[in-house]
Amino acid sequence: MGNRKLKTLLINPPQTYYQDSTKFSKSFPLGLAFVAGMLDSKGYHVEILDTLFDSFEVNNLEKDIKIYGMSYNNIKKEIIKRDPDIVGIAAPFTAQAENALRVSKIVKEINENIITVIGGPDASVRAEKILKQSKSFDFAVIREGEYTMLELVETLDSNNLEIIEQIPGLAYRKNGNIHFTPNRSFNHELDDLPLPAYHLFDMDAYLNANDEHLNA
Ligand code: B12
Repeated sequence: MGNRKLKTLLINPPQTYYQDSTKFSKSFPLGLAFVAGMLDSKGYHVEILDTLFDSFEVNNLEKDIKIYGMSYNNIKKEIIKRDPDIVGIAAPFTAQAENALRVSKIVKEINENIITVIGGPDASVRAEKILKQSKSFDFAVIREGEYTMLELVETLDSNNLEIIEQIPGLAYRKNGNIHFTPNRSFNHELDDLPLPAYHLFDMDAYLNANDEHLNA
């Protein structure tokens, strides 16, 4: 068991849209909130950077291409300010993989010793490709992330890195190959999960956000 000193920052990356902007909706990053809830409940310091909500901007990349969320410059500043040991990056949609990749590269530019973890549906189905594509990701968490992320953080915290391969639900680089640990079974006792870390979010702001999907 670690001494709970590692600090984790969970990031929801920006999103790119190739057509009409009206499809974008600001929604609550529930997956990150569950992962944060688990780390928080075990005494770990965890922070959230929801780039789709905090200091939200819309930037035109070129005609008909918009990027939604905090600018990459400001994301870099935020990461430096928060000074994390571990950065978890959400990958809910394969179509947004480029943005998750860009965030991971920024993290490694700041300090290559910061551990980067990608999780979410895209990471769950494309872990091997993602880890092969760029060394800016150290770990992929496959499927439900609460216990896998907790066990990874505990293991990194304890510095007992040999036991990483005993954590189910992970993929990582090992001797130049992508190594998968055994699958983690689904959480069947949902009541045992800590609540999402709502206290780390400005919930009033989320609940009052104009959701285009609701207005569609
Ligand atoms: C609600 C929902 C939406 C909502 C809100 C999305 C949002 N902001 O989260 C809306 C309606 C906006 C939406 C839209 C779309 N969606 Co949708 N959506 C879902 C749905 C039904 C639930 C997501 C959710 O909240 N799950 C509950 C949370 C708790 O689970 P989770 O996010 O997966 O997180 C867990 C793990 O993944 C992991 N995890 C997640 N993040 C991280 C981060 C780290 C660091 C770690 C360690 C772990 C981790 O741990 C979490 C806890 O166990 C899923 C299907 C599903 N059943 O999950 C599809 C799903 C995410 N959507 C999908 C798709 C394709 C889309 C659209 C592209 C559809 C379209 N053609 O328009 C759009 C894209 C919108 C966009 N902005 O780009 C796909 C994504 C597949 C993929 N590989 O891309 C999914 C998986 C459905 C499917 N099976 O096809 N969607």
